[in-house]
Amino acid sequence: MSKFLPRARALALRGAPPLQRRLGFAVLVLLLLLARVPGVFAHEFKVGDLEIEHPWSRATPPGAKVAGGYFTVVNKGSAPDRLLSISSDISDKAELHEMGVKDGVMTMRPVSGGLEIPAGGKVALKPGAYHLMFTGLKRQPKQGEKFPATLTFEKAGSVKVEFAVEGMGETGDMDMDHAD
Ligand SMILES: [Cu+2]
Repeated sequence: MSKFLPRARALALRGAPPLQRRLGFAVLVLLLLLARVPGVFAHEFKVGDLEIEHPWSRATPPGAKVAGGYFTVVNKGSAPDRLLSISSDISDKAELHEMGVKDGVMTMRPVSGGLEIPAGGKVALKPGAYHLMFTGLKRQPKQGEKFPATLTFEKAGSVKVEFAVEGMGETGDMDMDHAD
């Protein structure tokens, strides 16, 4: 069924009146232009062979001590790299965590030795999987703001990124006990 969809769409386009088609083209050009302006559309950062896509965090309730950090790293190079450390003014520390199930209970623990980004591959940090944890928050991240952080990779080096803060309920927050 999905096979027929692109065809149906192509037919619909071909049948569109010229003005509408021209408008469609203008919108496309505008979108492409916007995509080139950092922070407007494409929220991504580059360092060496790596692309860091859409770093985001979540607003936290008053008094919260930790906040998550998520993004996808794409490695366009032919050698693996490794995410070694993260720092930000928003918290005392930032750790790389992984999730696991221990005795039937979801737990998270710090990743030691960094996180490998395979050559030509990508790694997604997301809720319920690998993620960053900003620990010892100095203030609460607020929905709609962006806060800067620095990611350091073994080969590509350091890159400054901005975490876009999304709503508190964003994608399956799990109440997790942090040992620290
Ligand atoms: Cu964590």
